[in-house]
Amino acid sequence: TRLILATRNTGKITELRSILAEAGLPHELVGADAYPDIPDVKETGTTFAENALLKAHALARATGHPAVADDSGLCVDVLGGAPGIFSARWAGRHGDDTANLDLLLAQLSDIDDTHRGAHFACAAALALPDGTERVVEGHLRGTLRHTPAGTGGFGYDPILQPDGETRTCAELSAAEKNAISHRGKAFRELVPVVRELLG
Ligand code: ITT
Repeated sequence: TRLILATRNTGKITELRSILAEAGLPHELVGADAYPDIPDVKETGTTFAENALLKAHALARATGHPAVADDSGLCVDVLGGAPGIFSARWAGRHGDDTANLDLLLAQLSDIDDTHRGAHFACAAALALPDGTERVVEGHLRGTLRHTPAGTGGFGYDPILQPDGETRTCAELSAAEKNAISHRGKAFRELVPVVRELLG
């Protein structure tokens, strides 16, 4: 069976392909970029889970295939959980990772090391064309550096140092990041659900 990865974020697609392949999912994984005529989904939800479900349902309905979606972001303690669901467009332009990261560092410039706690969150949703849905969430807790380090991953990876690590997420190998990440945890939990519902 074909399983649609309902995202146009290339960083996510790379990670999802390896997380799902490593978990032994036998389905043909097809990115949303294979369906350029399907319009972008408006993320009108107020939570990661709501937005992940919106994206999964839209692609499942439009393609007639089951779809999984990821809604994720960085939640900063001293900002009351912001950027949160607005992480991809924190500095205004959607998907401008460098601008988003620079703005966040500027907003935290006065915050000392003991108050720089944060976590990545990922909601992983599955939707079937008949409307069946499931959603699970994963988190990765850490602290925010004052300056970026590393070139791996995407988004805010160069500034989040996971608890128990001396490196940022962008300094981990792809396999090391997937083993501990919010996305890895959420999608590894979703895999048995996919198996159960799709066979
Ligand atoms: P799709 O909606 O097409 O999936 P998107 O980039 O718009 O792509 P989101 O609305 O879920 O997706 O925004 C996720 C943002 O959160 C992403 O652009 C990064 O800025 C940040 N983010 C999520 N996961 C991350 C990770 O593993 N490492 C670093 N930053 C991450």
